[in-house]
Amino acid sequence: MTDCLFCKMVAGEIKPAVVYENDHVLAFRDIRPQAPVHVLVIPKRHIPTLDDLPEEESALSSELLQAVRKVARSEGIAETGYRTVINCRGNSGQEVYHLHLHVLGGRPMSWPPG
Ligand code: DGP
Repeated sequence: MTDCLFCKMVAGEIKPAVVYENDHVLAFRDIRPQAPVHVLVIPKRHIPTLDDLPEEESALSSELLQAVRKVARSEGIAETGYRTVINCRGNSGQEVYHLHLHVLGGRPMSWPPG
């Protein structure tokens, strides 16, 4: 996807602050952090939303979740606790249509989210 911001990061055309990477997943710092730690975990493949993740892609789903755990550990928020958010389409406020998991931590959080 040539016009996708996160695909440009995967391609190296835009260079985010990468905190973790493997063959299928990239994790980098959010440009508008909502907590002391705010990292986005994305699949390297272009998948617009969670709803577009094919059911047979259980290996990729698992890799994304394992990457969240690795980031939480490496960022030092695994012990104190953290929140993972996936916004999906309109009402959620999804802004970038390339699947991403927010990893937020480093401060207490309230519920429900706004
Ligand atoms: P969402 O609302 O779930 O689609 O969140 C998109 C996030 O992407 C939002 O928290 C801000 C972040 N973001 C937008 N543009 C950039 C960028 O150019 N670089 C980085 N690192 N993050 C971005």
